Amino acid sequence: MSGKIVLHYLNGRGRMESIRWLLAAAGVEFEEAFITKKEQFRKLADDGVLMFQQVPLVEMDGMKLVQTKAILNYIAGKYNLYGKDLKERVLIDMYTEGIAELMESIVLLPFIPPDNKQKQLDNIERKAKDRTLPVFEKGLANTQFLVGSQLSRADVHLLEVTLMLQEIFPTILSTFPKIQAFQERMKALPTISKFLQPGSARKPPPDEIYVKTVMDVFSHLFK
Ligand SMILES: N[C@@H](CCC(=O)N[C@@H](CS)C(=O)NCC(=O)O)C(=O)O
Repeated sequence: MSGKIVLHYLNGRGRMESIRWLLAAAGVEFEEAFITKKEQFRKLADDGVLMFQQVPLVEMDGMKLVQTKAILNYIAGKYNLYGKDLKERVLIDMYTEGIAELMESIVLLPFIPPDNKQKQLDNIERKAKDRTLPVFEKGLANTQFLVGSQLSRADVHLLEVTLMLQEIFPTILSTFPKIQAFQERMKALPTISKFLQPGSARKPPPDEIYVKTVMDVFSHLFK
């Protein structure tokens, strides 16, 4: 059996981007098979490869993994990004879920009708500033990493979401100095520095082409 890891998703961020980030932070190589047409998605579903007829799909260790959270949990466990004991793990999970909530609202933004968009942007900014970011500013008050003494998935997810926030609200971190310092430390880690270089598997913010491809591949959801 080949030890190759293959990610099946569209050529954009969506639900796969955190998986790309986590593998990259762990220093693990992977390949990508991009779904560009509805027929490709239908074929995967019809072949019975997708347990719930949904992607992300990750081929890894002889398994066909689906469900984003399950995939992230597996990668974090396998590559030692999930704390040293159950107490660290539950704290990592709490941070991760808080980040995931914010991330989900950002990922859905391109699909919000234009007349609702500004309201949604305001909601995201307010929630990030008042609720989510203060948690991490406090969590990083005296420590290098969010949980324990080593890198965990919570750190990787926090870097990803704060970079996403800055793409939309460039000055959002101005009142969060600990998070800014954290970002710089994280960006200096060799695996992450490599992922941030042009030409890596990191995907750009969604553009019109990506949105159109999503609407086409998953047209059954937009009826
Ligand atoms: N709970 C699933 C949701 C996956 C999901 O909704 N995937 C979308 C693409 S991002 C999909 O494949 N939708 C097709 C469908 O539901 O028919 C996960 O987190 O992986």
